Amino acid sequence: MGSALPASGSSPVVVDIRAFVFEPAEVTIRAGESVRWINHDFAPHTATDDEVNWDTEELEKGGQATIRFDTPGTYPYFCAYHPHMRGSVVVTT
Ligand SMILES: [Cu+2]
Repeated sequence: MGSALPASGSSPVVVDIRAFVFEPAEVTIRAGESVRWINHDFAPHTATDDEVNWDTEELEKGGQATIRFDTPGTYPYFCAYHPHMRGSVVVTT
């Protein structure tokens, strides 16, 4: 189970949300690093963990949210509004 916390410190890996796609769909970070999602669409999106352990909540156009991952593992996620939108965060030690 991930313990995702609001980010602080080192610069995050960015996932752009554009045309209803997470780009890149998979990112790999080390434990303690962060991922930042930025929505470029007019439609609102979220990045929501499959297990709902973490969630960016609604991102409007231009909105962004950053989540820190402290526990190694693979975290598939989706958009709560468009569940066909999928991605994953891989956290290594
Ligand atoms: Cu969406």
